[in-house]
Amino acid sequence: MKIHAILAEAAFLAVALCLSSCNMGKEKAKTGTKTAADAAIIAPPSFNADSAYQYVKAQVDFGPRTPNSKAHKECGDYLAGKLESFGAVVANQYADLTMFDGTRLKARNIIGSYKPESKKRVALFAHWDTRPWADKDPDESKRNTPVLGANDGASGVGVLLEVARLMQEKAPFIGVDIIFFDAEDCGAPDTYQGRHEEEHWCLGSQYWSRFPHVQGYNARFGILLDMVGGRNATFYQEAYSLQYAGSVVEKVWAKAMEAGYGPYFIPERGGAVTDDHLFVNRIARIPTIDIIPMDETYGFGDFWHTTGDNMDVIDKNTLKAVGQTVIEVIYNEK
Ligand code: AHN
Ligand code: ZN
Repeated sequence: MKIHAILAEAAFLAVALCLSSCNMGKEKAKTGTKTAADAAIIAPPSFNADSAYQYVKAQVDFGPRTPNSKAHKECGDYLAGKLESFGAVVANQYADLTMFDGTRLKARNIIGSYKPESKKRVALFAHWDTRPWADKDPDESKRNTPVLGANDGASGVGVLLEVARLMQEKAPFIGVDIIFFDAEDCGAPDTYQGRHEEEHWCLGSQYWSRFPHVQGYNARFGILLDMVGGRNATFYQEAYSLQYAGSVVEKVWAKAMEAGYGPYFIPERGGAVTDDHLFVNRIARIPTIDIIPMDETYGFGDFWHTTGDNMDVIDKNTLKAVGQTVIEVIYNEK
């Protein structure tokens, strides 16, 4: 009898204590800087730029990844293998796509999915092919030479491979799809006499946007990385990104600022770029932004679409700024 009473009292006290402390927690949550919701997110891991750099170099070491070439096939296998080794569910999307001049391209979009069962998803994009001609090379005799694409191609993919490696170590709350588009950079060269059309570019992303790897695929938003490894690169808010996904631009630039990458992510409107995100926005209707350098003076970098787009132009600090920002964004989604 006595023991029962004590036990009952203890139980009452425990419940009362729990209630009061839980309430206190809620009160603190409202007034403190860290809310209970913030505490529930998974701490963003540290993006390793040395690791990302190695993934950029590994791609460049295959040589130019021009569609229909041996290096393209080998690099595609390398990328799918890497995603698989990092625990992603990998899908290869093969397609015969037609270039501006009628050439058939054996294209391959490569998709690595994390938590594929989750309805809460974010998509991360980069193109993995490289331009078949260095049509902007200052040396006229080199304008038919394929570009190595250390920055234009390999940088975005290298950053996303590092994101994949980190997600295997500790998964973010949401599901993530890493999507490597093919045949982005096969748009007509400057010398082409016919009509220049934006649909000549981004063939892989146009295909995926019409025929996603999963029927009815959707994501909260998408982030495209293009040329994200250049020395002295800065990232203005690209105009199509603002038009189609303004709130995503705000979110990403705010996270970059918070993480200390304000000098890279300039919160001002930039130009409009015909890039993979345009077709993802228009066709797949997933609000998607493009992180791409296009300063008035920098342009896409003076090595863009030249034979000079090699490992010498890659700066680990730029890879870190972009990679860490992407990490902060995806680990803060609930
Ligand atoms: C155009 O030059 C039309 N678009 C730039 C997209 C691009 C090319 N990204 C990498 N290479
Ligand atoms: Zn290009």
